[in-house]
Amino acid sequence: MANNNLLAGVYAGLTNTYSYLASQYPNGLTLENLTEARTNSSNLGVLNQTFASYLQNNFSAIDDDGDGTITAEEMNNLSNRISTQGLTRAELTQLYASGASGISESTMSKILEHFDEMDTNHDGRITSAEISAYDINCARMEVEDEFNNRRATDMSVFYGDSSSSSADTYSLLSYKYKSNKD
Ligand SMILES: [Ca+2]
Ligand SMILES: [Ca+2]
Repeated sequence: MANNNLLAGVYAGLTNTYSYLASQYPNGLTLENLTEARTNSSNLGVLNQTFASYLQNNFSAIDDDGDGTITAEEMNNLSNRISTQGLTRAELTQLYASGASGISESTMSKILEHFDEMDTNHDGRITSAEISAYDINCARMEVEDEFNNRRATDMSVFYGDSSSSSADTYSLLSYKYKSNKD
């Protein structure tokens, strides 16, 4: 999860879907156009239904000036909003289920599992910045865990039965510790 802009795949998907639709409806993309495009069999396998459905369900929110069409500029505003405000758990789940998120399975399941912990401003939305901050925090805790584990191992050795085979005990513990980590 080194990528600082994990939701980039989402903006790209939405923008590409919009561009595809906009090319079919050069007079401006309306809600009716979206509904029609989603059921048009010629778009089958070409139009990403997840992103199209996102545009459909959030139409009035995306149509900033309320004129009934979504312009390229309004799509750009949407990308900026997603970037600064993030996505809800429901939106992420929907994108993940459709395979349209551009985010790997392991990363997405981690995000969904730790959504509430990652959502540090508790607005019900998660941003790339919140995901990155969580990762940095986890990396720090892993280092602390490792330190504590190592201390525990040292203690076992210290209080272990030194009369028999302290060297064997030590190497066994070290081995165990290593295999647990891997
Ligand atoms: Ca508009
Ligand atoms: Ca948040």
